[in-house]
Amino acid sequence: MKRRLFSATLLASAMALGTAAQAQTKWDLPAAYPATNFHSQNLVEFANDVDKATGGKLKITVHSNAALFKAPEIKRAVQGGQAQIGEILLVNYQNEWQMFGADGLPFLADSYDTSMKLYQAQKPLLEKKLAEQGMSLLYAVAWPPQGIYVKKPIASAADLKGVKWRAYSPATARIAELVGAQPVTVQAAELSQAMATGVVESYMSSGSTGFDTKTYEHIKNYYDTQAWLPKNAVIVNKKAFDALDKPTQDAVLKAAADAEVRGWNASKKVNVESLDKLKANGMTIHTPSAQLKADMQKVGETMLKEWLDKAGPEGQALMGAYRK
Ligand code: PCA
Repeated sequence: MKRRLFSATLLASAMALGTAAQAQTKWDLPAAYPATNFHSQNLVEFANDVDKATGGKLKITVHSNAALFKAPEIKRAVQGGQAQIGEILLVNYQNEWQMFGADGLPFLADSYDTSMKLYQAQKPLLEKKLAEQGMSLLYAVAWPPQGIYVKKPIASAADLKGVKWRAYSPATARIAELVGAQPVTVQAAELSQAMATGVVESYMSSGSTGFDTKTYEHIKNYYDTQAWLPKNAVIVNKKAFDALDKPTQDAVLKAAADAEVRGWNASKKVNVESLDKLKANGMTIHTPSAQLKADMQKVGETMLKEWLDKAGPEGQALMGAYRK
């Protein structure tokens, strides 16, 4: 009797210990964009949802604005387990694997509908690649469509010759080369300073990042080319995920699915709102001229050809799935 009581007590304390250990599961989530950005706000909501659904068992701390790792370092940090989870800009990793850059090709998918379609075509490939690297894809959300910020008004791509151009990815650097601009790679966290010091006179991005970085203080023209919608993806280290108990894993997956839906809706809303805010802050939002449109389309065609050459059979498969 005594003995049974003893083992029951042991069991109870072991369970309590187990719960205590679980309660201490803490994850760091490095992210590259400011806390006020819709992606970052969505990450915080995701973390809160996980916290609530697990009764505080899994605490995820979002470190926005590249405070923990710089944008291009986040993927490796998650792969190596320095961070259990993180948000990456997929197109940043195009040189590693061309599929990561599919959503950075100008005019391949240039609306929310086609971007979602491209995402669905990319998804099985992304999942496979990340699994090979010891990670999983939790969700992905598109940035608003990309347009051209430039100091002096432009009528065609020729007007971009020699202009100092900020790139955030291999593809945005390639665009600069194709139009004869001077590319310099600067991530969003350093963009305001690069504009203030005159290192950057133009760049392509969303109204969202234009507003986040107070671009209107330095650049007055935005050409609404709606050229592509790059995606942020939230990825998790597989060992860290596997170490969670089943209910906690389910809570993470459910919160991720909700965050994906919420994120795409937020992106659409921010797309409209941020262009209004840029205008309110003195920026002119231009519809690109027919010539500029045609020039950029040509850049897109060249880049798609180059991409297909490098991407091989996987690229063909992705395009097949996308165009189905
Ligand atoms: N903002 C990010 C990536 C795409 C976007 O809209 C940036 O400019 O760095």
